[in-house]
Amino acid sequence: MDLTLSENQYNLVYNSFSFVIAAMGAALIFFLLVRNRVAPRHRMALTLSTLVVAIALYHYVRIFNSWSDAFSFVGGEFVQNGTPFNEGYRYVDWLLTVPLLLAELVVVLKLSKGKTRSLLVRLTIAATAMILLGWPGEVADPDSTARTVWGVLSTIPFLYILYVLFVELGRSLGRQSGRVRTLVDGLRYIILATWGVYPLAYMAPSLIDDEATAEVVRQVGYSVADVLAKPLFGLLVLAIALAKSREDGYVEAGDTADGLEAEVDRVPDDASELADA
Ligand code: RET
Repeated sequence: MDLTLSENQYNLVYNSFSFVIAAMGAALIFFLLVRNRVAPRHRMALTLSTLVVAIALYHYVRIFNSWSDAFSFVGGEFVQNGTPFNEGYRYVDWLLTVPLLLAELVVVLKLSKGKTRSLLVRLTIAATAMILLGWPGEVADPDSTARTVWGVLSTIPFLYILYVLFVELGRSLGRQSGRVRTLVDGLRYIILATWGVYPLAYMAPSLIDDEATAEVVRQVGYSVADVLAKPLFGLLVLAIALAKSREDGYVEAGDTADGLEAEVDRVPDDASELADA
């Protein structure tokens, strides 16, 4: 299929990929810089966020280059030149990052060892199945039955993941503080809202008749969803890790401003204790 895109359509996708590269790169630096603000026992979640955006940064550089290589500017339009655009980078990226994102959420909650392991194993298997089952449909013809069938099969593990996050994880949240529970709730709705964009983008070629428009919607849809699901999700996980660090009484070493504040807060208590005595 030889796709022809207008200059604006081509550039919209090109600039979306460029935007994602900038967002992933900035998130990578940010997560590394704030690492010490989080107590050591909550740093694993931050390590996972850092890996996710690093993996995505690499893949988006490859996706961006593959997009540039696949089209030639001819007669005022961008025409596919025979070099295939490699959709595979996206699926390989998800294969690595989706289990890591789910692990971020599980790890930051610090549930019991048994519960953590059971959640990690089941969520990783479901995430892997969801992506592997989606792939044959993604590369199938837009109007083929194969695209629908693989899409439906991939939706089964997707729904299972949502069930685990909303029903099962909900039961484990009782032991968390009010602030952490609010943040985790927010995180679950972010997952619902952003992960829901992926199947919609997948359906674009079946729903939109104009091939060029469908391709632009699919690529921009996946790109926007990736920024929300990776850096934004990472920021929320960071907020949970910070809230839990604060609850644990963690003060960053060498952070004189915060350290001093914590010391000053302690003085009146000590003084009244002295007075009581
Ligand atoms: C596919 C195929 C069609 C059916 C469904 C899909 C779901 C994909 C999802 C992907 C999430 C990716 C994330 C990446 C971030 O790093 C495979 C498009 C349900 C939910 C979160």
